[in-house]
Amino acid sequence: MSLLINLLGLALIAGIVWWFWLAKRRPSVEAAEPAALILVKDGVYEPERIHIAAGAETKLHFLREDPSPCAEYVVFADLDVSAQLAVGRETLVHLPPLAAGEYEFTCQMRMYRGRLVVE
Ligand SMILES: [Cu+2]
Repeated sequence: MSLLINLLGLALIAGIVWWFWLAKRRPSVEAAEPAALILVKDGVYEPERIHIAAGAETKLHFLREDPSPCAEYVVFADLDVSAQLAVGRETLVHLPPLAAGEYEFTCQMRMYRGRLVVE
């Protein structure tokens, strides 16, 4: 009987070691979440609506395929953030932590239009 209890105790310890040390080495779900990629072409941002989490810094990847000057800048007017987009390669745009709500982003002429949905 005491042997059985010892074995149960060992199993419990092994379980605790696994749970607190070994299991934590796996990346969390949040870290594995891919960053948004927004295509800029044919007069639209694709996707047009970007969902992001409130209260956390966000990185958006813009890939500008439209070489026309119209698509050169992306402007988040409400956030005082803008970026010049290179043609044919990804441009990273950093956003500060935001309160929940919807924020428009556009090209500098407001012809391209997209919406950031923070929730
Ligand atoms: Cu434009």
